[in-house]
Amino acid sequence: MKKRFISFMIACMMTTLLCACETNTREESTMTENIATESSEQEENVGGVSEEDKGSFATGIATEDSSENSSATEETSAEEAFVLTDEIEERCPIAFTATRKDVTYGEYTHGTYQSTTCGMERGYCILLPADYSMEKKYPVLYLLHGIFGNEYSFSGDSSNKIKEIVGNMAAEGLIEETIIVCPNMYATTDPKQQPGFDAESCLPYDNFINDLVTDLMPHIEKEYSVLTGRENTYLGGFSMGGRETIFIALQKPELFGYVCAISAAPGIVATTDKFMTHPGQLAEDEVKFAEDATVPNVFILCCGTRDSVVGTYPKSYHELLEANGTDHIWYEITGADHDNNAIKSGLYNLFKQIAYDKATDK
Ligand code: FER
Repeated sequence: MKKRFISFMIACMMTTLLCACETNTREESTMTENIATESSEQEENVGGVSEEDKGSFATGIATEDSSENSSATEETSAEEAFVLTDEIEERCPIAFTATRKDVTYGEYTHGTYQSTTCGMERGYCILLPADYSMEKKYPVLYLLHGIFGNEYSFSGDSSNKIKEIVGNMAAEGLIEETIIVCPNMYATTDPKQQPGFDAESCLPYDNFINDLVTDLMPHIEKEYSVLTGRENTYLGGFSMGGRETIFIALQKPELFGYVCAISAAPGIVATTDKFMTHPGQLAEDEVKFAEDATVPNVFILCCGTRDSVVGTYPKSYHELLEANGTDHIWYEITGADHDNNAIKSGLYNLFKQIAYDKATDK
């Protein structure tokens, strides 16, 4: 165990937290039926995904997770101190997913921008800190949804606890108050085009890199009071959003200081899975940062050990990056499916690494 430097005593708040956190599991159980957890059911859906399933692809299905609650009880004993280290924790501690009475959380609003990449006006949701003020400047996380999703995928699912995790970590002084931008990642030029499990229908996702860099980031930097530069610009995504997160980070490593790809979908390199044949965005030996590139300070890949949608593809990306000599953090979330347990874990660890990196840098 590498316990270093900074330690934060948060014992007092823990008792408050335990009272406020009962919403956690209740909300998590609402979406369990949305997606097949048995692979046989998944296979029946090849080429024909139901409307119901599409919703849960995009957001991360919530699963009951009794282990989280029992371990949280131990973690939140009144005398426990939170020690900021660079260690990965598989589960986001309940202290950070809880709704605290003494913390005011940010709210999502919706905005639009003119996309020159897509030739149309496009939408995004943005989570501004509760006391957002033009007098301050905030770092920004761009957070990318899964397949069949849109800008509402994260804001519409309260069981992902995004507001709570970022709000609680900022309230504890671990991270700066942070803006989270949730784009619509389907960067098509044809308003009639729809996502699907075929190569052509997936191309707009791969085009999002252009929309993000050329149109959305400049819009956000103009319209909101944000800190710019890689140290203050973070990128994360789930599943299809995880795949594009890896792709964008590899193509534009100088733009993002902190990156996390959660349960990344196949297709960065050529492969055939149970849904479709992927032509591949890159050759295997291109899955790396360019030599002498300025690279992210933190590049995390993670996935649940029971992911019924992307299986071991995230691990295969880890293995490719490793074989190609690209530094990153890889970890698995024991027992998590393609779900919000993975999302909460990834986001928590991204912010924890940001906190540690920034605390030890100064
Ligand atoms: C695939 C498997 C999974 C794929 C996409 C996904 C485009 C995405 C899943 C998600 O976003 O939840 O083969 O191909």
